[in-house]
Amino acid sequence: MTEALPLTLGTAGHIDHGKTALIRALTGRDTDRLPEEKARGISIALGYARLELPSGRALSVVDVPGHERFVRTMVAGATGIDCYLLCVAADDGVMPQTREHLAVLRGLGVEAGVVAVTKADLADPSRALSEARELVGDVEAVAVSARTGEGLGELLAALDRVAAAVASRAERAGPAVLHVDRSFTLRGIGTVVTGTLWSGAVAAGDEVRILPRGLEARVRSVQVHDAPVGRALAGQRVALALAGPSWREIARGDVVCAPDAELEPTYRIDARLELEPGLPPLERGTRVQVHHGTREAPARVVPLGGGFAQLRLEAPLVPRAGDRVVLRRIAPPDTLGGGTVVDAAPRRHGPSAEVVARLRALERGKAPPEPQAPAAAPEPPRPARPAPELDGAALRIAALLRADGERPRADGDLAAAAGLEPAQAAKRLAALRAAGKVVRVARNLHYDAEVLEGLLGRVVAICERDGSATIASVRDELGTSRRYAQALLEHLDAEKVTLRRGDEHVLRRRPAGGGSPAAPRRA
Ligand SMILES: Nc1nc2c(ncn2[C@@H]2O[C@H](COP(=O)(O)OP(=O)(O)OP(=O)(O)O)[C@@H](O)[C@H]2O)c(=O)[nH]1
Ligand SMILES: [Mg+2]
Repeated sequence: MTEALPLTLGTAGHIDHGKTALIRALTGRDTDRLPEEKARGISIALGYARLELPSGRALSVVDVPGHERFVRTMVAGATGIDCYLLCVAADDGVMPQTREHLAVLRGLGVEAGVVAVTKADLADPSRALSEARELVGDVEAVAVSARTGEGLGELLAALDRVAAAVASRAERAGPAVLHVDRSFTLRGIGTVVTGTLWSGAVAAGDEVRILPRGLEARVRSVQVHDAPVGRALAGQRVALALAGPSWREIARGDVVCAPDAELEPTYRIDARLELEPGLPPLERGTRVQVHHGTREAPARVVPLGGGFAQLRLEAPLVPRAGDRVVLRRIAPPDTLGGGTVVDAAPRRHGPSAEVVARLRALERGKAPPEPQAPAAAPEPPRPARPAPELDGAALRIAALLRADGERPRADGDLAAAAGLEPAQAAKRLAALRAAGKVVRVARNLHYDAEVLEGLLGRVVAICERDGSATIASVRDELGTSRRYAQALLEHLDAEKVTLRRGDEHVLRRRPAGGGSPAAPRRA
């Protein structure tokens, strides 16, 4: 039965190395559909096709762009794949994005694949073949030409052999989780989202949640490769017609999941990191781009020891334990390696023997309880009043603020987006403040409490380093606007963490440990 289960094949390789031409020769489908792709002769967006193998087995194909500026798109396309088709042009050999795409695949833990040395009609493929073998080791490599058809049969046979050896995601149990790569609207159908189903199954009539915003929807119908199906399985490329949200409320990077999936947006991930060979270990505070599913977020790395690190995210991701992430350097952009999520919702902590022991136990499938004593940062006082009941409207507001991250919308826009009158929204915001979930930072501006905690920690760090912080220094360092920088500094003044002297804000006292004393911690 294994051979009947769905698998997704992703292309990889340097720009112009014949990925799209090869997929067209194999499937009859031109995955370069955009006018801009036609005009420039390069792939820009992800392309999709269905590839039938000689055994009768069908693979979903994701064709990725090779341009160095589109590696982020490549990562988003590669996250859902089970095996790869690496293209190396016979007349060009191994080039920078050949290597970088392979680094991404390593980071994602995608090990199975085939090398196609393309354009064999243009040059003797032997040099490119040996260069490719040196890179990938013991992987089948075939010389092909999309122009003459040379080697295509052999390539298909090699893909069949690889596919037979790869375990399908459909064999793994789990709730439905789909990482969205597109959201659009179709006349007569409404909102449609597409993506690769990472786990579980989806059928018409299913209720689903859409994270990180916490929207709810019902599945109207399911398609796999343009054909309606009763049920889609993990490993398949899926299009879902959804009743409920507008297509504008969903975007690439969102996660559609079963209501019982126990998935939540997180601003922290404890992961086991595997950096590319030859790279020095990441230092505490290094800022990196973390890619998970079709979403990405900048983060600071806090090494924990034992090969683990805490990734402190500046925008939410929606991972599960066991998921892979890819780490990229922000400037100059390059792929640093990957990691496996060990704890998708850890507390904020630094390195310690207990932390490493706990993460090791989690990796082995045991989940010891969180230590009661705080590991590093002192726990700020909890709100004195008992937490009031939070209704659906309050949770909607909380989810919106969480999704807004470091640039929350103003209270008025928040009310509108949540479908509430300003007075109703103000009541919910008061309840959320009392529960410690959000913090008012200016007259008309709230932040998610945890996001704010991270931001204020960074502002305090600027004060400690430079002796003071200004609107300009906070704006530049946090990559935010003047308005947000001013609101954060005034909040710290009001909380008596800093003191204003002209344009400068200085610390009143040095905080005892890490973290910020000014924002209440989330429960
Ligand atoms: N002669 C010859 N030309 C080829 C072959 N395969 C691709 N080409 C040409 O090489 C150019 C690039 O091919 P694409 O398939 O667009 O390359 P790509 O790897 O998809 O490029 P990006 O998606 O932009 O990274 C096109 O002009 C193709 O016609 C081949 O087997 N033989
Ligand atoms: Mg292409």
